[in-house]
Amino acid sequence: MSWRYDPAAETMPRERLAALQLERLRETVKNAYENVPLHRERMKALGLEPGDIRSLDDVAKLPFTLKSDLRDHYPFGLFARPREQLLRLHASSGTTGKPTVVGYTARDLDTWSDLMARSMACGGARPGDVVHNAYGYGLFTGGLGAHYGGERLGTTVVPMSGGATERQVLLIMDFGARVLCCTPSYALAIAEVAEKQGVDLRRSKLEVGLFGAEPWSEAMRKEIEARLGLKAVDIYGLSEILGPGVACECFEAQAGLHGWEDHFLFEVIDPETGKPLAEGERGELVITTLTKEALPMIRYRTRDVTSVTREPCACGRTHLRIRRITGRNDDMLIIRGVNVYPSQIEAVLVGLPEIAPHYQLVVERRGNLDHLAVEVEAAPGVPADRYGPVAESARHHIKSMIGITTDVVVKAPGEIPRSQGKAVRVRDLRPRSA
Ligand code: DLL
Repeated sequence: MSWRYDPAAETMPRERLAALQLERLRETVKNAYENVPLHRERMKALGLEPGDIRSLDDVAKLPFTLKSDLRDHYPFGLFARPREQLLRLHASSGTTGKPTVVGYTARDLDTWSDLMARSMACGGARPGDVVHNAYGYGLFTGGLGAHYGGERLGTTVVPMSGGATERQVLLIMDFGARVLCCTPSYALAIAEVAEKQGVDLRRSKLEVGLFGAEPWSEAMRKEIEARLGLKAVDIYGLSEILGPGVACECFEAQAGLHGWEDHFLFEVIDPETGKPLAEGERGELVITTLTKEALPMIRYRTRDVTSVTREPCACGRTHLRIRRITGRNDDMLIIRGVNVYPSQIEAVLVGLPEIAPHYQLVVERRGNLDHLAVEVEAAPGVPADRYGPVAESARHHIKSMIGITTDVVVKAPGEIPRSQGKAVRVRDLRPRSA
């Protein structure tokens, strides 16, 4: 089944969009209430029943859902369908050792492919294009999300995944990719390797880059566009809500990410008070799914900081625009596209006997890639000639448990700075995104 641009869906008058949202919101709340004990109990505690949702504003009566709710009901406790009805699971980093697990019915996978096809088309991909997909394949939603979206749109997808950068350059050139999908930092890494190889990507067939999964800036957009000779478009999503394809910039305006309002209800709240903010005000993005079967999400607190606008866009789409996401209001780090919580690293470190419970994470940008160093203290009495093997063992455990490569530096007891108040666990030395 292929996807075709449907102006009725993307340029729907706002009143029609709102009516559709209300109808779907009511179905979603009913699905969550009837099939997920957590949602039912929380609503009952507030004296709410699905029938109480009579207008879109009533969404503010509903309780929030947090990432920790997924962890507390690990692995399948928030699913509204029996596991046997799911065709796919994905997982992303949780706040501790346990990942956040998400599941999809056949209809959910269909919706996801459609929304990714819509996003990719919105960003400038066209049927017949070669799409070089360097998002990671596997439990991360980026690879398979772009893969099935590209196929649904009718493009030729090259399922590259990340890594082997020299080969990426070769295949981009030889297969004539018009569209590149990867994180913005990896796009720059590809550019750098190409330049070293003496390959000029500006002379390749690349015209569109669909970049997301981590915060980036306008300055980075300009640099990527200049070095790769393409239009760089921002794409947003998160596993808990769908994966990539929740929102995407349009090729025409590149001025904020169209959030697909026929499938999601977007709110921006004050993270301190939980109160909804007005259009244009910056706060935390909260998303309610409107068409998900297996994992309906009610007012999911994304922790992503942004604002939204409903001003008309040059492209004619009526769906609101989410401004560039500048960061998160929790301590999650995104290192080369991989989500990492300091608490996950801590969970690995406390399991190692020769290490004391003092550590600091130092994040830097080296060239164009994020780099994470873990500074730990040796436990008292551990001889200095053990520091090397201890570091190697910690590095290995972090890699196998969390999936990221780090530099571990073992210091002598007392060398990690102690703080008076909250421990400073992270020193993020990367340039801030604007
Ligand atoms: O990163 C899904 C994705 C894949 C999006 C490919 C775009 C492209 P998660 O691994 O669950 O899912 O991480 C979601 O990544 O809450 C944001 O903090 C961050 N993020 C994703 N897209 C952007 C973006 C995928 N365009 C988390 N700008 C989200 C800034 C982004 N941050």
